[in-house]
Amino acid sequence: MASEYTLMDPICLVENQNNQLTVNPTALEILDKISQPVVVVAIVGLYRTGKSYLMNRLAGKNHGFPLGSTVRSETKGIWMWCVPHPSKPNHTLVLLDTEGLGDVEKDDPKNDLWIFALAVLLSSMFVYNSMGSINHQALEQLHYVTELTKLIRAKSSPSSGEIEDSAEFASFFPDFVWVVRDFTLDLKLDGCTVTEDEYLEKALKLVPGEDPQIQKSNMPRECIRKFFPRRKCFVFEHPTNDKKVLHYVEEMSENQLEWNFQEQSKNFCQYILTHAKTKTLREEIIVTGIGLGTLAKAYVDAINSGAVPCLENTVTTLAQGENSVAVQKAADHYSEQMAQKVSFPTDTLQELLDLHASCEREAIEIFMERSFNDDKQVFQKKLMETITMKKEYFLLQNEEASGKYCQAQLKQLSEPLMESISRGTFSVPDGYKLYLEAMDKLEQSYNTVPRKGVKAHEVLQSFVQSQAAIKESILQADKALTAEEKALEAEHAKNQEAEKEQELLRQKQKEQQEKLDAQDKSFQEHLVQLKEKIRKQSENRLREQERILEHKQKILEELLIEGFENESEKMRKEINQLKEEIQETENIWPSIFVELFYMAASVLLEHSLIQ
Ligand SMILES: Nc1nc2c(ncn2[C@@H]2O[C@H](COP(=O)(O)OP(=O)(O)OP(=O)(O)O)[C@@H](O)[C@H]2O)c(=O)[nH]1
Ligand SMILES: [Mg+2]
Repeated sequence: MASEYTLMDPICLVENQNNQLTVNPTALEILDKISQPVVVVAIVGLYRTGKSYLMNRLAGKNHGFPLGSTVRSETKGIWMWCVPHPSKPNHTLVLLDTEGLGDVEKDDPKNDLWIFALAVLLSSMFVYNSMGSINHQALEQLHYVTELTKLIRAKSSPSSGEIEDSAEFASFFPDFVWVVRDFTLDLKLDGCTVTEDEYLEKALKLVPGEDPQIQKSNMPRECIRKFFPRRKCFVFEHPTNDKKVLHYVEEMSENQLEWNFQEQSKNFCQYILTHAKTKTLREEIIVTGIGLGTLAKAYVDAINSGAVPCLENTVTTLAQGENSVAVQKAADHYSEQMAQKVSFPTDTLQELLDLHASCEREAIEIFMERSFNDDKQVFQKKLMETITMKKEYFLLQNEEASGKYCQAQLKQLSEPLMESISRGTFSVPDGYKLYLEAMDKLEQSYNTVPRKGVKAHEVLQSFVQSQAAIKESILQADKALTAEEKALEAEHAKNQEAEKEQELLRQKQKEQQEKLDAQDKSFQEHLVQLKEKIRKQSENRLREQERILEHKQKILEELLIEGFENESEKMRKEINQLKEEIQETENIWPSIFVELFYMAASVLLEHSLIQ
């Protein structure tokens, strides 16, 4: 819902205070209010290269992130700007502007590295901004990317160290866009015009040779290709030839800038706004604003504690918060739907239980859609408990409504009878017979009243009981009957009452059975949907591994074409290892599935039996 938050100004998300990174609590509060999925675009690059300007363009504004007009770096830490996504309904666009890299005046050398890593980890589209052209120097400046393997771990217990880890990165990492500003060259290779993307891919080809300088620039090439399977390049020419104008570029209307620059920035913005994806982890876990705040805090906490942020653990941390939200949303949906659809009192208990079952099914669907890593079904159990409590409350409300309605109806219908009693209508010979006929008529009229609900019998029964003394006195006063007949009548009345009580008991037992059946149905529904979720999860895992395999095979092909024997050999080994893992996943999943299924069943059953 776009109304969840108002359009706000950019705010600092992460800052560096005395060489310690901190997450701004006010920024977290803002994110906490955004339960929509987020599309996160981060820009990173050397200081004073027009990053903030470009981010403002993405927000469709001239002003926003402050631009610097001196040679000193302007942006500090990571700044955030949340705006409703202009073309993706119900999504929030989060722009992350970062502190320029490489400013020699900085006193914390590690700072740049962490800014770079955080921008990669938090975004779904990572824009690397550089000046001039993609040459050796530009690639060397991108050495931060090679350090990522030292800074981040994919799994909490990697089975084969860095190699496997770096491949896993790809499913956590954003898409990569290289933006070249003030580009003055022609987009030509060997005399042929090339696209910007071809220009980037050419620049990322490994350069042969033992020269340490070459090797140094080959490292980021290799890492970019490995970590970021989806890449794109945009070149921008000078915004203006007038240097003075550059200082006031914020104040300029777009058409005062060079035509090429206008077109290039338009293309760039259009591409980002249509292609930047919703932020996900492992391509299946959707990150909301709330989740993004959790991620930022978890990464910064890990960095500050000196630990290596681990992507797998982050999924667990994220799951805690998101699964609570999932329970809440599902339970709210249940309450809303029930309240909307029920009209108290329902005709029968079963009618209410059927409505409950259909609302619960929808609620479980919402929970399954949103929750993840709920390995021990902790949150699913919580949902079950919450819905059961809510159901009990609806049952109670239904009983109360039925009770009230029946009493009101009975009061109205019995008024003539009550008047007759007061008037002494039955204090005559054969009065008892008359009274019985009047009562019979009353019961018949009561029975024709529609939708009296679950308390219909009970209310009538207690009315009849409340009349017992009157009935007895009318009987005793009836002069048309002998003592023997009176005794027989009294016996008959007693039997009738006992029969009605039995009938009521049978009805209560039937309702009890219906409630038990409903509970069993609810448990089955939970299980069926859990089974489906586990199946989907296993499929996703396989798909993810296959995607990584495909990516690696592409890299291998490129290395072979480029003639890099050693690297190819290394990649081949990685591919074989991954193939083994895929085999393992394929073989192991059916058994894990069965195990998980029984574990989940026992947890849920235990809960359902307690009820
Ligand atoms: N040469 C050139 N200057 C630009 C371009 N875009 C913006 N500028 C100007 O460059 C100066 C710095 O712009 P910013 O957007 O603050 O640059 P930044 O990269 O965010 O700077 P830091 O936050 O300090 O790292 C401003 O005067 C801008 O007007 C561009 O494409 N080329
Ligand atoms: Mg800036």
